[in-house]
Amino acid sequence: LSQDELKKIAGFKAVEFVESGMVVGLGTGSTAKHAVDRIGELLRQGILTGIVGIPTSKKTHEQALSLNIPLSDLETHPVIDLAIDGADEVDPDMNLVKGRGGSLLREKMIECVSKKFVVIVDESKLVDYIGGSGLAMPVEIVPFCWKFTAQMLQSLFKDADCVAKLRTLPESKDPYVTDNNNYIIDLYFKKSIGDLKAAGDAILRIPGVVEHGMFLDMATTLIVAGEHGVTVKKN
Ligand code: DER
Repeated sequence: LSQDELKKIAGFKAVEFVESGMVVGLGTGSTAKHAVDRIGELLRQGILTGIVGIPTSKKTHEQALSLNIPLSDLETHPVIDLAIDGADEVDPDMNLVKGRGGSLLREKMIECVSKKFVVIVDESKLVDYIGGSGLAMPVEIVPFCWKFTAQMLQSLFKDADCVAKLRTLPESKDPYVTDNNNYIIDLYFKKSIGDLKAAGDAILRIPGVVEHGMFLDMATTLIVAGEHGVTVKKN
């Protein structure tokens, strides 16, 4: 099975948790895309009714519109029944890294107020510890004096041999700009950053930081699709 086929299996499995009448947080990324497609299809078939979607990015908003999924926002629905979203890393305690798709702020705002947060991944996302993939742990920051903020972040994690890089667009090398008109600093760790909660709180105390991509103690259900089938784990 290809990675995208595994993502589709995980995405479709998560939609089994969606009941008619629910307010559903719609995630962002290539795995969540399958879940949103599935919700649209079940609404079209009349199997699901009365769903209100809360999109976690402009990209998901566009996808949901194209599927005629009724949409609303956090101000109208400050409590969400169920959110479905992907992740970049999942550790054994269901702590997540998210944001490599650039949507971490809106995702965290929505997934924080969701009664259930179903995370959907293919098995390649499983890590022994956060940062263990050697890939980015994103931090959304304000553009003002971004180099200063990047330097503050890098020195915060010097013991983990951290490197902080501004996320840029592939062609132009201009800074990547989020849906919220902010920048993203990608943090790369060579070692574990230890106490994740303390690390997350320290990141948030840096004034130029808006939010970080560690989603700690938030996931209620983890769906993993792998070569040997799909597993569902409750937190
Ligand atoms: O940017 C994000 O937070 C996405 O949800 C990301 O974490 C997962 O994206 P993928 O499903 O395309 O791997």
